[in-house]
Amino acid sequence: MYGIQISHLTQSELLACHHANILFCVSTDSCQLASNRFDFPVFNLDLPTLAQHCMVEVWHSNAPILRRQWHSDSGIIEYSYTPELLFASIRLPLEENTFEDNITQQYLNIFSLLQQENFPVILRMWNYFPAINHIDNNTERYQRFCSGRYRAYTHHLEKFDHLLPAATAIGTYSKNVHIYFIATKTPGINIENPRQISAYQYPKKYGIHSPSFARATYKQWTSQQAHLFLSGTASIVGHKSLHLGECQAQLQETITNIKAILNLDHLQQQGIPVAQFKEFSLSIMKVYLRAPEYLPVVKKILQTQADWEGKIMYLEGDICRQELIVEIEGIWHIHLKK
Ligand code: 3EB
Repeated sequence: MYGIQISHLTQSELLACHHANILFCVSTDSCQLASNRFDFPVFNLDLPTLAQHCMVEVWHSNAPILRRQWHSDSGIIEYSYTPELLFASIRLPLEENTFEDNITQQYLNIFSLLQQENFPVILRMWNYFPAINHIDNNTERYQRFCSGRYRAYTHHLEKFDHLLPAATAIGTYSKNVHIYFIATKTPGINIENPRQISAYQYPKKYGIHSPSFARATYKQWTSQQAHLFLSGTASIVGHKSLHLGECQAQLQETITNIKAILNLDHLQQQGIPVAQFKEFSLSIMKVYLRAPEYLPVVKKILQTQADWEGKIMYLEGDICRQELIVEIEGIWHIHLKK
């Protein structure tokens, strides 16, 4: 067992570190990290960076890394894998009229690839696509996305609610759909939020097909190392959006939601071995804001969260409900006692 490390580096730190151990990097267009310069995949998110410093999210492993492509009529999946982790990415132009079916097809392609490579568990998934709140034929694009994704899961699995990955779905300003994810050979542990109804059980008024994701997933890699992957989290309590139009109150509610998930008693109830935790620390956090004007107040409040300082990437992106201003996701690193 090798484990993985996920870190938040400046561009010069990235240039100085050992490249053979890098699985992939996540950056943004505004950092202008030329992907052809490196022999590992670099994902530039189609979202403007809001803070001055360009930080890069770097995934490392000491394991041998293999790189491949999976080709089909509906596109190419680029992927890399180690003995325990597969990482893959799809980028293709959004076709407005067939968007829903295209999402189903891409997810089915993903399931086929994972079956072929024998990485049956998707642990964490990121979905970025243009104009997430755009309405065509009376249906918001995010709801069409949820329907397309739901159909693929239904096709693939009979009962999937409890097998869903942690996820993010954010609206961009580009023309492309960009999906990336990590998959593993053995399951992690799924975590829900005691303050929120599970997204897969949301009432139909938010869309005919509910959003298919878990609030968080926990994965132990070695006897001493684990990660907690927190889904995009917003100002939703039960199933309702709270504090409409109030950025500061939405942020506070979001922080309360995050702390409810990370609460050690709650984690223990969800089956996580918290008694073995030696250290629990944030590796990287992404904060999505609907508009740049919200940055100063959000930054000021998040700076008061001591443990989060210096590990936050601020991005301008649209949240999947029109009334939501801020959404936060994160990855926590856990060091376990021997
Ligand atoms: C929410 O709690 C906010 O559809 O994959 C957050 C994370 C949200 C992931 C998804 C949606 C998704 O419902 C929205």
